[in-house]
Amino acid sequence: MAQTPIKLHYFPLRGRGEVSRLVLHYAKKDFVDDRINPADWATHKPKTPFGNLPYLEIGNEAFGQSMAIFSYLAREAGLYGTSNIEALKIEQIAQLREDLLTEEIKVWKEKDAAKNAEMTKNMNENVYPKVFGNFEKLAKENQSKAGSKYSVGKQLTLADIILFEGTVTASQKDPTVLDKYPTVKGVAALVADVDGIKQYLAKRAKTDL
Ligand SMILES: N[C@@H](CCC(=O)N[C@@H](CS)C(=O)NCC(=O)O)C(=O)O
Repeated sequence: MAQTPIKLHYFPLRGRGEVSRLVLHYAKKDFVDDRINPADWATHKPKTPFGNLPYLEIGNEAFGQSMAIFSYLAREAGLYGTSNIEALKIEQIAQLREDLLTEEIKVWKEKDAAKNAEMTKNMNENVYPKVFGNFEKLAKENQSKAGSKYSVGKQLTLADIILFEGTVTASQKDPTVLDKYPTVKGVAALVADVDGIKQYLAKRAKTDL
């Protein structure tokens, strides 16, 4: 990864910042992990490229949009596969997970207990089975085609890191949630044990999202 100083700005959550953090830790890149206190957000907001988080500073340039940011970092870290088709497969998984995260954020934001319970039920009965079922299908197909233990191609990619991070919120609520998706569970366990990521996870503060 390039030697230019990097600062990643996000809230003290995993949310839309965590995949980038995981990629940076995998790459063992020395970076500023700026976690903006929500109380300071109103003053910080006008400094961001698009009025939201995350954003990434590379030297004296700033860039927004979480998926663009983690894709750039993953390409720099050699985590973007070995062909254009593999890149497409990685992006497919990234987009599936973004759809899931959008739903998880809605539940996390809902403070009305009855509405929250209804939304949580929908997550457990419909959203998670659909998304994790798709992750399972894609990873299983790849493993049998490529003869590998990864979700895209024959080596670790951004897709594996996304599969891992995409299951953390659900697994924290129900540690058995991945039992029905053994391939995804295997990929998640593998990512959690990768050098750089493993050490970061050991000291990471637990957050609901
Ligand atoms: N499409 C954008 C969405 C960014 C976004 O909605 N960020 C939220 C946090 S996850 C935010 O900054 N919310 C505070 C605000 O918009 O004032 C991305 O993926 O980066």
